[in-house]
Amino acid sequence: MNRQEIDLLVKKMNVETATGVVDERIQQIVVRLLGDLFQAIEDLDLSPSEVWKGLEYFTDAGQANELGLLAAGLGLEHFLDLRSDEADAQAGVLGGTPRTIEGPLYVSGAPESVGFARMDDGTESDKLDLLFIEGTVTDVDGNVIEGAKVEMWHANGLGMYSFFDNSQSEFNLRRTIMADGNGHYVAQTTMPVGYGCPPEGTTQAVLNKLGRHGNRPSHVHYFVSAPGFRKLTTQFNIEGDQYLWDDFAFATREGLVAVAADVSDAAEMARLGADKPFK
Ligand code: MBD
Ligand code: FE
Repeated sequence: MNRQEIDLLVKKMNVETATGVVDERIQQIVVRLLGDLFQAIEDLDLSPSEVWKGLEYFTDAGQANELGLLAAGLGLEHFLDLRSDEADAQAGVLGGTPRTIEGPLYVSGAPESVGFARMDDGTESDKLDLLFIEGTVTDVDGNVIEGAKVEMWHANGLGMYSFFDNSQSEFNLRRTIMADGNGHYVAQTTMPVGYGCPPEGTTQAVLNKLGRHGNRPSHVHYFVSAPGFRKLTTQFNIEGDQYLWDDFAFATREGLVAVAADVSDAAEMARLGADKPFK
């Protein structure tokens, strides 16, 4: 069938059959995606068993709760970021910290504090470097944003995230810090280790077929928000990780690479808030 015949067939089956209320946008999307799928089946001469295998794959990926991971790994989520960048450029919205993907591992409801938080529960303190994360939230002109909400989340020493890894305590390595009167925030935590896709999972299975790895560099995720401002979704990725520029999810970007500096000075440690009690 040629494309014209395909489009006629799709309409005959899924548009002309409508007897109830139509959601025009959903109809438009379904018709387009079906036409593209049928066309791909033609072009690639897919066998019926290949088509059924594809459906089975999506069933398995959904049951494994890996569709978000798949979207990251195949670059769909990064593509959406590039589109948002283009839209911003066209609208003249420029500057500030670059956005990058959220990924599939955010959980809402993390403990909140003002100015400072300790993110780790102490269980890996003897194995991992202590990490201080310090920042100031400003607008694109450099004016501080008092009380901005900084949500952060990252992996443990095994590259695993609390909630999804039920061996960790609730909200381990997840915190919400309200920037202080100077827009400043500090987090004390443990150095994250890069995430790797579950080796036996559905995402890694397709990456294997593509000859790709499923690893991310060490990184920390952010949502930054404040009344009257658009929410920023971003991360920093840590210099020195072998996957820094070889991220399976394509999240590393210029401007989002952080260099961890050694701190040994006691006064600097105290300024950062080392040894404050758990919160
Ligand atoms: C992650 O930690 C992550 O950030 C992404 C994008 C995908 C999988 C795991
Ligand atoms: Fe992550």
